[in-house]
Amino acid sequence: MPDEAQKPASRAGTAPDTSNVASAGDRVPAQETDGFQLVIDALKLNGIDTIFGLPGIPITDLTRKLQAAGVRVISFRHEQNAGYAASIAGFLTRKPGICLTVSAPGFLNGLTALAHATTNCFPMILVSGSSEREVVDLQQGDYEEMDQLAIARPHAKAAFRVLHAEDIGVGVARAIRAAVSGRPGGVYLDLPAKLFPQTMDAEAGKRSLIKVVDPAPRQIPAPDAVKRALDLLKGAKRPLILLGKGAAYAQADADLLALGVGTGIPFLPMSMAKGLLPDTHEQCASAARSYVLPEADVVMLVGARLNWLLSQGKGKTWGGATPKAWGGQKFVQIDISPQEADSNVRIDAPVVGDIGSCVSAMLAAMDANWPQPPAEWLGAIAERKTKNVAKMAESLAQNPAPMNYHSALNVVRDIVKANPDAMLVNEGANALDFTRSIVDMYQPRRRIDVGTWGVMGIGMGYSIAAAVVSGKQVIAVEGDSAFGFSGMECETICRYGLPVCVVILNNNGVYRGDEVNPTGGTDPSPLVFVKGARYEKLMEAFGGTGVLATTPAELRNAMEAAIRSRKPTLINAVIDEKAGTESGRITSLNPAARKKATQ
Ligand code: ADP
Ligand code: TZD
Repeated sequence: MPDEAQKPASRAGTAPDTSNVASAGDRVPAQETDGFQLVIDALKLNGIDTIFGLPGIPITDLTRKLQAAGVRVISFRHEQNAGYAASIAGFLTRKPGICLTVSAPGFLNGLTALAHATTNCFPMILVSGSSEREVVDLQQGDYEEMDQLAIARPHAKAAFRVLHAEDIGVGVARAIRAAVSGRPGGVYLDLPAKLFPQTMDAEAGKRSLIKVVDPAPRQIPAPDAVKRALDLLKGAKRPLILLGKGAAYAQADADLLALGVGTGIPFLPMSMAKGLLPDTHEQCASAARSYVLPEADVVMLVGARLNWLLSQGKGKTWGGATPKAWGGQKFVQIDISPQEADSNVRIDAPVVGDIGSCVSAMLAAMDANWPQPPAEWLGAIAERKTKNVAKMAESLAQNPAPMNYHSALNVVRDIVKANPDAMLVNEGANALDFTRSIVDMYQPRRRIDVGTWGVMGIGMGYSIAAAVVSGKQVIAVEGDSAFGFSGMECETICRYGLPVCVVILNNNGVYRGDEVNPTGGTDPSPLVFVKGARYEKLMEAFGGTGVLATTPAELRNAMEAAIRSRKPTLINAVIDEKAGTESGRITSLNPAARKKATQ
């Protein structure tokens, strides 16, 4: 790659007006400021203290200058991982997570994460350097030429480009507001190479910056909407509260707990809402999920969409007679997006507002003698839970050789119980589904995973961001396929000395590791990897700790040592290659598997 110093000759020739442009290496006179400095000042003014990115033309100097200015710059090996890190940093902090990339390929590498942030309602800003507008628009073949703004737009909640130094303040302010206000999402901010060395009077530059006032204003629900929801809940015979990751994002933990406990209504957390109320809470209905969804008569969704993860609110899961048929339940939906209600089935009582404001309005409107749900409903749920918990305990108690998902995850379950403050990152198919159901969570926003798309590749980016923004121990439970998408970031984990303990549930392949090539040829099946792969050596290669664990005792010792030392650790937990099912629990979405199942 050429570096900036080698480039400007060709650039300068295409620039229409270079009178106020200093080359990147020039010193800016004291009374002047430049685009680099204004971008840094605008971010810092708005409380941005960490950037996730990957340097190169035209943002190399920006990464250096950000670091020199006291912003923490976490430099990755691939932009997609930096992007996922930014997206989850946004979820965890409610400030937009910033991902900084170079133009065209770097931008595209970051774009998947931007789309992921938008899909998952995480506030994130992808900031990419871009090439000369004049050359790009005439398609004259610039270095890394691409119309990035147009490409980003459909994947982002908003997309902006800044052409002039004096507009940097407005551009950054608009990006921040768009990312965090209302339903949060991904925002693209395009910064052309020519912007950075533009100079202007320092005082005027300072005046052009905006400290965003109240970037995510509270949205107070209408009192009649609150009353309608409470009336519906009050009259329910079999009420249920369904918590989604919007409820986790809202950070209204105390009020949510008060609402849950105050109403006595059983609750069911979606995967990233686990721990908002502890999974071990007596009202938690997770262990009776397949009973409560079709049986409930009123369901209150709190920051959860009725998308594929909830079977679109219809079909067998909800007691519908056919896959498209609605069940009999009525729905309350608390959501910040006024367009969310009725996406899939009728929402009888939409409550539009931010979850903090909605929940506190509900608490204020509830009278002291709120009726507890009928004992019959609570008893029926408790009965199912007891039965399912006993069944699970039996599976967890087995100790097969080689290990299976249950025996390995039984260890993780104990370790998380002993370290409830640790962050749990989770991806894979079976590795995801089993971890979600086996490992209890005790505190809000401790579990972060593949989210709305079920995307593989979030693992190391999420781990790095979680460690960086929270300072907490991170435990990443990874399928061996899932890990492969971001494995090289082990170097990043070691470089920054982060307390990340990666546990690979290694069954030699995608889903399972026992498939063979049906032709008898020498190529392996598309679903399998090198047998007996020594993933732990990857962490060792960069100075971290690597452990091969073939028994629960070895896994336990290694996890305990990792947490004691807070050293980067990768544990290659070898499990039976025949363990697991194709696609984990979403076999029904897989045409081939469904065909197989019905044959
Ligand atoms: P899950 O996958 O956990 O079911 P989803 O991502 O489908 O969760 O849904 C999250 C919902 O939460 C989105 O509809 C989003 O608009 C909503 N949401 C996000 N933040 C807030 C907030 N602060 N207040 C209210 N709703 C929110
Ligand atoms: N690519 C991307 C970006 N996301 C995806 N979800 C997939 C591919 C398809 N896919 C899944 O949905 S799960 C999975 C893939 C490739 C990997 C499953 O294997 P694993 O986990 O080793 O990670 P288990 O425990 O063996 O099932």
